[in-house]
Amino acid sequence: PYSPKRFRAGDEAPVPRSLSTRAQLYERVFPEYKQPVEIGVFSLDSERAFFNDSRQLRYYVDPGKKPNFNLRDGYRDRFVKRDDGVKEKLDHVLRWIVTNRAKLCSTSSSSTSCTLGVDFVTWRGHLTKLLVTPYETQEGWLLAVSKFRGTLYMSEVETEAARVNRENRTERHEEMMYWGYKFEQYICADDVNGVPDRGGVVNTNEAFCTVVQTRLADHKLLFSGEVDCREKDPRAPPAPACYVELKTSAEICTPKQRSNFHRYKLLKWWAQSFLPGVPRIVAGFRDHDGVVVSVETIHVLKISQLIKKEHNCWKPTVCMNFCSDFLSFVKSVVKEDNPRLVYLFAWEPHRDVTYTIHRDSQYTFLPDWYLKEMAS
Ligand code: 0WD
Ligand code: CA
Repeated sequence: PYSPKRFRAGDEAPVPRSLSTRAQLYERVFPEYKQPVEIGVFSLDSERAFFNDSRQLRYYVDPGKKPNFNLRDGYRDRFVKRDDGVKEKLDHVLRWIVTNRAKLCSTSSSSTSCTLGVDFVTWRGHLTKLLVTPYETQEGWLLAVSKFRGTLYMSEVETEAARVNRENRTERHEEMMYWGYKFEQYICADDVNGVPDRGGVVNTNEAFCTVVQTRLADHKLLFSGEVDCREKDPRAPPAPACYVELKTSAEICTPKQRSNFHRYKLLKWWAQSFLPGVPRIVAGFRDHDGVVVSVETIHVLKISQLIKKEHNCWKPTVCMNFCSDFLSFVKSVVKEDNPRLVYLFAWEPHRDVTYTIHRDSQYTFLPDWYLKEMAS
């Protein structure tokens, strides 16, 4: 059947309109993924202020296998919650880039302006969403992309459905979101020789983020991700290999629950930690009342072995190939270098990825301070 193709003036390359997310299409050899290298860190304090250092980095303290942590403790009286209605977009990553521009940028002899030498700048969390897309059946996504000085910046836009969910969370759900942060407090110490302060305030404004550089196939990536803690042993390998990701999950009592854990939760956990090269996840399994009944270490590189026993399970190669093809799709679509233009890539489960183009709209996300700093 005849399918019309669009051509741009003076350019014979057809611009694809959509990208399929069907998993089978991406079952081929694992694409090249370079060992991620940490090129910097930053911290966000209890008021969400940016610091170009590791002041919020915490240290892992082994809780033992059966710790009996009560994750509900402090929810009412020792909890400061970040305002998740405030959309920070890429701002903290951009702040890190301008702060470190001298060592990051190549400047041409004719000007002092700055080119980064990477194809994509984004949050790790956005890439995680891309990795799991071929297997996601519940939640779609929107990714805004602008090209500026040869680099593609990619920033998530909250979908209508996600906003409705966020604004209508049940009290039970609100409390359960706290449990993950409380688990972090039981396990992490502020100082290398310290112990966790289980009586302290949980403040979700605080964050320590790593900035890594890597390459997926022919896509050079620079992204940042929040890190929960690091091993305290000074002989531990350098970052990101010394980092530990902390998770909580409902305890597993039946074969059905085990299967669901492998099929859905381990997919997201694997994608999130594999991307920045975090080797170890420490999982707390909790009961219905928020009591941690067991703690287990999961080695990220062993997850693909773990899940192979599961019938019709997800495959890491599908995730990585889809991500690589999506980034190629973005490169073929986003041709105009103009931070006032936003290409909005949209996906809903059981659909293809499509895009729309927006000029000087609500979607514009590269702030003037960033454009100025990088141009001067
Ligand atoms: O603007 C946005 N739409 C987003 C901004 C979406 C996701 C993250 N962020 C920003 C925030 O500034 C945050 O500090 O990203 C930072 C974390 O980035 P990430 O590492 O790329 O995000 P992700 O991998 O999704 O989450 C890592 C951790 C989470 O831990 P668990 O174990 O639950 O995955 O970061 C926290 C959470 O503790 N987190 C967030 N913190 C602030 N804002 C957010 C968020 N929107 N989402 C997750
Ligand atoms: Ca975590």
